[in-house]
Amino acid sequence: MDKDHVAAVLTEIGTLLELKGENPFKTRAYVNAARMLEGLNEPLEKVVTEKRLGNLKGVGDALVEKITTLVTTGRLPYYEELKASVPSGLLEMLELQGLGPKKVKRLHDELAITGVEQLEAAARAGKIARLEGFGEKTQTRILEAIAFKRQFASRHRLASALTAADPIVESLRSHPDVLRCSTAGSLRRWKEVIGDIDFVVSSKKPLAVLQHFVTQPGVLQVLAHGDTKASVLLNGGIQADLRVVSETEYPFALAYFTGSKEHNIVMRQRAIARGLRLNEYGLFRSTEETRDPDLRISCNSEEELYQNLGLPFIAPELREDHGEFAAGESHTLPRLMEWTDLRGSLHNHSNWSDGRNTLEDIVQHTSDLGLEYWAITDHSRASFQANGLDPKRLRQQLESVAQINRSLADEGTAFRLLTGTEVDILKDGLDFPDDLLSQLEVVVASLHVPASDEAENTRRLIAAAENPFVHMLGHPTGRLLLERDAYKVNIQAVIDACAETGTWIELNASPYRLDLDWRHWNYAKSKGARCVINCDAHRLEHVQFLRLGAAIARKGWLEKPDVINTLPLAALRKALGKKRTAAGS
Ligand code: DGT
Ligand code: CA
Ligand code: CA
Ligand code: ZN
Repeated sequence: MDKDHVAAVLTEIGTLLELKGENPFKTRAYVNAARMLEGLNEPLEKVVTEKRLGNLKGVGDALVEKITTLVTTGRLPYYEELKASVPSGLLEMLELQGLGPKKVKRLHDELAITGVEQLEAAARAGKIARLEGFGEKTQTRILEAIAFKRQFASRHRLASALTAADPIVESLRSHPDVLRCSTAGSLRRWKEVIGDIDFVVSSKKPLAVLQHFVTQPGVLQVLAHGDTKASVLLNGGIQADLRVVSETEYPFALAYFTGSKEHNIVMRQRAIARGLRLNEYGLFRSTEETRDPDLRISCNSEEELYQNLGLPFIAPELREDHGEFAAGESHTLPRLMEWTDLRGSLHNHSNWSDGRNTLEDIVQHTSDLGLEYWAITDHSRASFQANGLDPKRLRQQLESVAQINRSLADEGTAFRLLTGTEVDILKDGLDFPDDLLSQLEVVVASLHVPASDEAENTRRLIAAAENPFVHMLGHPTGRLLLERDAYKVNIQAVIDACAETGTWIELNASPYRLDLDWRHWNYAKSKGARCVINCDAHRLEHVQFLRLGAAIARKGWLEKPDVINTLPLAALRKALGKKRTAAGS
């Protein structure tokens, strides 16, 4: 590890200690040592091996030890533990203009704020102005800083990137000079978080297309405008790049700019192994870098490009160098599920807890969309902030659902609401007793208030999976993309327990969650654990999340039979009964 990296870690330790309210001398020692390292004019490694660290100004024994560990092992357990002990949301708050560690610590201590979202809520509720030493002005400045950061954040959730990109693709497609057009980059690969949006277009008139692009209604600012490419900043602060190429180059450019870098590297190696050269302009019969059109092997589509490299077509969402090449070689690439395979969602809320809509409105909306079922799994009583239901209200809700289902049957409608709960996983078990759970058609168990300890969270989740009445674990890691990290958990152990007990694992399709992450599904599948793609809908529009969830499932290599809610209602009911029957309950 080089000195700049070490200096950055020391500075962060200083900040973390300040957030924890450590004594200022200690805090400053780290910051001073970082400064000193930055100014060092010989290699830090040399100083470490020659054991001269202690001679440097302001570096005491404790720092000598820590710096040595960092330089020699590349890690520092002290730092990792310290970092884990401070909510990551506090560090994010520090990125807001005008908020230093002292203020952040007071907001945390006095208002129990642990992240930007809570900070915003507190400011809107006027709570920050009332804190001594803060006042109206600071409160307003905090809100402005949050808005500013949102607008120019450098990473964006998939759903916001899609919202920004969709109208532009439409508009490009309808332009008379555009021949072919696609998104590329991480967006085309359905990554859950996007840096910038990439478009590739083929055209005979690049200038006209680029002009059309930079004058799109969503464009806030033109960052670059050349003959073949342009970059713009879109509303919401997301950047977008467009490259315009010829028809001949299009498949190559599309593949190149779709990436990922890791996938591209293997593609290039495969070309070289065949005596060919692959780049963004083509696949060439050459052993050297070239863009000579006479040497280009013509490919009309990405399919043909893959074929020339001895592979079947690899879907963009699989292009992460996560095994797609080996699977392609052995013709075992998955037949990815489609979002239209989904027939309903098994984790959703209504206005009985923290959802917006009535049961009647939900039925109307979801059945109109052609879905077959929709489970109502409102929160249990421990989630009082979400207006969780106690057993009495839950029983009342069961009656309402039964009544609605009776009238659906009378009308001859096949659609059904399913009864259920999202039961809280508490320290010592579930928030509802088994006899109540046994009366519900769908039981989602979720950990909303995790412990700080990995083993403890893992234990709680496994215990929930072992309950015969629990059908699935909801949002298994609790992450909120770009807002809150996953809680500490041994996710493999949880997956193993789900596989063993026949408990399904949720792929929560909310754009903030997309949890369980796509990277774990191949493992889950190999263990025989099955997936449920749920909207966790709190309002009608959230039905759209099914599409997002299916995209992430595809990225996780899932096929239709891996996903429970592709089953029609009758088969689903059977599947819901399986674990309970097996347990003899
Ligand atoms: P992002 O924007 O950070 O979410 O991720 P990407 O994958 O969209 O990355 P981006 O926009 O920088 O570039 C789009 C694709 O272009 C990327 O996936 C692969 C390709 N690409 C860009 N720069 C390089 C490079 O230096 N080497 C290689 N092999 N490929 C590159
Ligand atoms: Ca990109
Ligand atoms: Ca880009
Ligand atoms: Zn939940």
